[in-house]
Amino acid sequence: MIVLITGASAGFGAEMARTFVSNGHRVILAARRTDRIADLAAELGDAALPVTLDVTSRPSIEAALAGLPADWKQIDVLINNAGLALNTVPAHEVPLEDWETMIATNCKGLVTMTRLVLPDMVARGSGLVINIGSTAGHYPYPGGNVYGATKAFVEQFTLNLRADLVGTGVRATNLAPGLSGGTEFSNVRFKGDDSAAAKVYEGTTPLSAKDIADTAYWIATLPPHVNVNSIELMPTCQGFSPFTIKRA
Ligand code: NDP
Ligand code: 8X3
Repeated sequence: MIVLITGASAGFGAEMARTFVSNGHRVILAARRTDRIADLAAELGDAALPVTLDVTSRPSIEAALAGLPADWKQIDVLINNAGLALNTVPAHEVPLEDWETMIATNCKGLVTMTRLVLPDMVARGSGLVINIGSTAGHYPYPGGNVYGATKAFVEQFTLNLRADLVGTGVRATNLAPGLSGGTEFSNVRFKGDDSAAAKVYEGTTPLSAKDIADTAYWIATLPPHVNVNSIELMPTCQGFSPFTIKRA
């Protein structure tokens, strides 16, 4: 299989690349940080192709796809993993730019990648799109405002993709993890405040990038007649909160 992974320069994406390559597949490593994906490609050898792109820019994606060598053009699996959360402050305080960046990346970037890769899959009658959602798209929490909304979008877009793709042989999955450590997610969210980022995982055994990579690999290697529509994972230490009630 040829697997195109967005956000392959760190976290889940880099680990998914390692997992697919170690199982004999080829990966296209897509991200903005050229040095990072070049280093990972050097680690993975001929089975990896680094491709610099910014998912928020349609011309950047189009140029990257057009520039793929002929023997890398048939993408069997697209993993829309690039994404981010910015900030945990309430809706009435958060910089509007943070919301714009999350929507541009998590929603617009993901649909643009999908729209540009999908026609070839449909023409071939096979393919798989794995979209990385989140528990934040299923359950609200304070400060989750637009991040959670973007991941709810990912869930519904994936289900609507399924509705359109029935009968084409192309599959689509929303993979929604909960608390996951060992990635740059919280460092990005807290804008480089690494001690605030580390506190998120204190005293927990969160999901790891390997847990997510193994799940993506399992989804991608199921028989072609099996479609996982949506799958949610949490670490065992994570649970649910009661409703907040503000009493006078
Ligand atoms: P990381 O911050 O470690 O990785 C995010 C990746 O996204 C990086 O490789 C980054 O690459 C890439 N990226 C960000 N913006 C763009 C862009 N505009 N164009 C291309 N690539 C981009 O985070 P995780 O690995 O933890 O997160 C991966 C996905 O999983 C995200 O969608 C996140 O929302 C989701 N998720 C994470 C959870 C967690 O707790 N960690 C839980 C549930 C879901 P670069 O900067 O080089 O472009
Ligand atoms: C990441 C999980 O709970 O930090 O999507 O939003 S959470």
